[in-house]
Amino acid sequence: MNDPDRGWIARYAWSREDYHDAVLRRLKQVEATLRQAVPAELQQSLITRSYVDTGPVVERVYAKYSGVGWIGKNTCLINQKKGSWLFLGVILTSLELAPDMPAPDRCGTCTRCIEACPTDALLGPHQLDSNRCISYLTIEKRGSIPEDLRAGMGSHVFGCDICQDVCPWNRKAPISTMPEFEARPELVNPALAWIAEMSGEEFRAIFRGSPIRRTKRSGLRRNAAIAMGNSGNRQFLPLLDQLAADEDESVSQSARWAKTQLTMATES
Ligand code: B12
Ligand code: SF4
Ligand code: SF4
Repeated sequence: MNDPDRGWIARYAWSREDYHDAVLRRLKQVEATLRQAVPAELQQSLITRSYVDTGPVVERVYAKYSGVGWIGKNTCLINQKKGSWLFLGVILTSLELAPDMPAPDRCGTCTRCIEACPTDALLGPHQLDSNRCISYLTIEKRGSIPEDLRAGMGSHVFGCDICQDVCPWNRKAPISTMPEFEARPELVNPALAWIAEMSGEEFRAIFRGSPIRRTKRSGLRRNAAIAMGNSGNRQFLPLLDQLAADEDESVSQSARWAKTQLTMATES
């Protein structure tokens, strides 16, 4: 993680398959099982709708009230046994089901996530300013990233795990053994130069089916340029010279900023 040549991709994006597809496939299996379980005369009228980030529902709220866990101060859903490294999916159904009891809040007096957030995106317990969150900035934000937030991004090139990494409830969290979530070694601490020099064709081939497509090649290279600026590694200067002349404005502007950062770092 501290290698100045390398960046950080959030864990959820290390796999080959996008979690939206993998989780939705499983929800469809549960839907089918539900249908088989209801009496034949009810099957016609049974309504089910599955969502993985695709419907107008805040999934962690429904997870909380259905007993899966509590919403931590970092705004993630935490299960007492599995921690927060989990994906959520929702099935809305017309079937009357007995709910589980909501899980009690077990954050207690802990505030580690709030203190650890490098861009102060967690304004207070359960209060996230998305505009400051590295996950939003590196994945969803198009164009240039506000200058005052770039230093806080550190080596992140896609997503952020910090407020979950520091959470004590993740200390014993199990590691998934499902083949669709198996980590691709090249995406764990990827070389920044590899990302910055990636052609459009390479980007499409490497990230086919991956959640990383969402930030597009432009966003990923922009993020890599910013991470180089935060690396303290002057060996990136020749590559940043090239990127500063890139036809993509957000890449060239980020590269010019990164060059200034590296130059200032060695002067002081
Ligand atoms: C938009 C979004 C983001 C945004 C905003 C995050 C946020 N915390 O809201 C950004 C891009 C920043 C983001 C980042 C991340 N995300 Co995200 N994100 C979503 C998404 C698609 C929608 C959430 C949303 O609409 N938030 C905006 C508003 C509505 O949130 P809010 O104001 O806090 O809402 C409150 C009130 O409106 C009220 N409320 C709303 N509806 C209802 C209904 C009822 C009945 C009641 C009583 C109250 C109520 O309670 C809400 C919660 O306090 C969900 C999937 C989904 N559909 O739920 C995934 C989701 C929350 N993200 C997820 C993940 C994994 C992440 C990241 C870890 C990814 C990464 N590694 O980079 C980070 C974590 C950042 C963080 N600390 O939260 C997972 C979380 C899993 C978990 N264990 O909780 C989800 C559930 C996706 C999934 N399907 O698994 N994400
Ligand atoms: S994901 Fe990163 S930037 Fe966003 S709130 Fe958590 S620690 Fe802060
Ligand atoms: S780090 Fe502490 S305060 Fe934050 S979610 Fe985890 S237990 Fe709750």
